[in-house]
Amino acid sequence: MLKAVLHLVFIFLIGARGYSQYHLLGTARNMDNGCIQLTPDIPYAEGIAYNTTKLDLENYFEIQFDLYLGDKEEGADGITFVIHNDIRGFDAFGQWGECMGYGRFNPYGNGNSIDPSVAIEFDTYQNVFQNDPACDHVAYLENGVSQHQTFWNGGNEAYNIEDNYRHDFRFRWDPPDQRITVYWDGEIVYEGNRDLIGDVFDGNTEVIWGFTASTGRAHNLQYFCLRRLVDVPGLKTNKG
Ligand SMILES: [Ca+2]
Ligand SMILES: [Ca+2]
Repeated sequence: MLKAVLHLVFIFLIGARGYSQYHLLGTARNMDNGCIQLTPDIPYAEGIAYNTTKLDLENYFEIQFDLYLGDKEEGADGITFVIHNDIRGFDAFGQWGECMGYGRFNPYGNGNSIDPSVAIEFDTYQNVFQNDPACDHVAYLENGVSQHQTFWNGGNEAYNIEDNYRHDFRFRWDPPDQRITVYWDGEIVYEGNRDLIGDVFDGNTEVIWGFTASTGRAHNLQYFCLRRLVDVPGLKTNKG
């Protein structure tokens, strides 16, 4: 019994800290389930949540969250995980709709976007201008450009992540090898070597990190949760 009570207190403390840990923009809100909503299930919404503690790229880190992308297979637009050093700091944002609160509509122009930055997008809506495939997909992005040449869909042309489940996301940065590794539902979906400090962040080692999301004409509820609060074995038991 005591153990159960202590466990509840622990969850409450972590949950309370989790709430105060994020700087929320747009439609981002704390949810009753301890998660953080990025967008409600309405058109033309944009929400961003930045953790108030910066990351130091000179150190190894691994970040693990559950992401929920909605329950309508034809919804939109998706979530990005972002690390950035934009001059606007904790108030940095990109465009709505296909840009997911991160990027800019025109990859060749200087429109508003989060820059300099690195992001992983979990894209649930096809936008031909951004070179999206017809299916949902994961892609690596840089410096506020939403357009991408490669993507991951698990080799499934009907891949769908708006399935009313929480998905396990993990991002790892390994400084000695300058290596980024991204896991999605336990599988490696992106691996790459990049001198983030030297080539992306102009020698700066401290970066802001968080999640961005938006909707357009199509929409879905989209949110994220600290993984250790969920801690349910078996991914498909995490129905959200
Ligand atoms: Ca979909
Ligand atoms: Ca898209």
